[in-house]
Amino acid sequence: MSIDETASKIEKMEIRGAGEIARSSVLALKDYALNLDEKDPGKYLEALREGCMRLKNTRPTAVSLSNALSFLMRHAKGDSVLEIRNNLASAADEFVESSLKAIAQIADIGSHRIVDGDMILTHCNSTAAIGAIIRAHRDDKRIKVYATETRPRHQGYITAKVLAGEGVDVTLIVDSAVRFFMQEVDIVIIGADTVASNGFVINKIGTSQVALCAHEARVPVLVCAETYKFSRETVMGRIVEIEERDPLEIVDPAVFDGLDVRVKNPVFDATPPRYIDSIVTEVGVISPYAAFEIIKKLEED
Ligand code: RUB
Repeated sequence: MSIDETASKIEKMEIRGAGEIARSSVLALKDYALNLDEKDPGKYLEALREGCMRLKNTRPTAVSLSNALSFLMRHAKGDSVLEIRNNLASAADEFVESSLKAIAQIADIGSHRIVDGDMILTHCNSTAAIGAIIRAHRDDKRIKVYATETRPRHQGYITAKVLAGEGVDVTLIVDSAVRFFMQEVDIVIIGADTVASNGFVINKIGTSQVALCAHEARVPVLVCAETYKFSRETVMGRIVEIEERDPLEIVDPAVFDGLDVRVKNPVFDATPPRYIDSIVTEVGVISPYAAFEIIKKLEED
């Protein structure tokens, strides 16, 4: 797929989820690099940077996207176009491979936190979080899952379909029923778009309400997140931008019949570390307060 095709699918959320947008962007940039007809290494690199910008600007909240593209550009080195192209292509393959491996490792580690008989609640649709749930199910743990609908885009339908397809006992609930059901829940398992250096987890809108309800009911909240979702920028004091999407995703203005009603559609929110029990990464389970250490370690590698 071309950069423009991929970018437009990400904008329209035909490609979605922090991990998937990172992997598909990396593959789109690789494809572009392989087919770009340019002999001058400087101009070639400039064109790659422009391609990166087009992809990065699609969705501002998930740091996985910019971390993945920065990884590629750090490897796009060489004296000739051929050398730069080959280095970028192998970095792209390395990123995709290690990202899929990370999801499998998180599934493995995260499943150890799920015990036989657990009632799990999950919000939105996270490949990393669902991976841990499926692994526990495949390990013959008798689990049940509440999947939130996730207004306005209903990513909970995907979660419910995937889990039911695996034979997991899953019940779809509306987002506003989370507190009603929380008393039955043993563990909340969710994903992340970005983990900030102060341990805040940025994920689908409503996550912080889910975590607050869990905190009130003394239910642990487990976040499943690959380390490329940890944000270096936040160490430098940058605030994670929360994407606002078209209000039309929520309601048709005709409903208000010409009346002046504003509609807001922020699609992510930030959950404070005090409401999070642990973050499961491919390098192990950490406290959200250890996010800075993970980012520092990534800098050294
Ligand atoms: C998806 C979402 C997911 C994270 C993690 O939001 O909030 O929980 O991206 O997903 P959207 P994953 O549907 O708006 O992209 O674990 O698959 O990376």
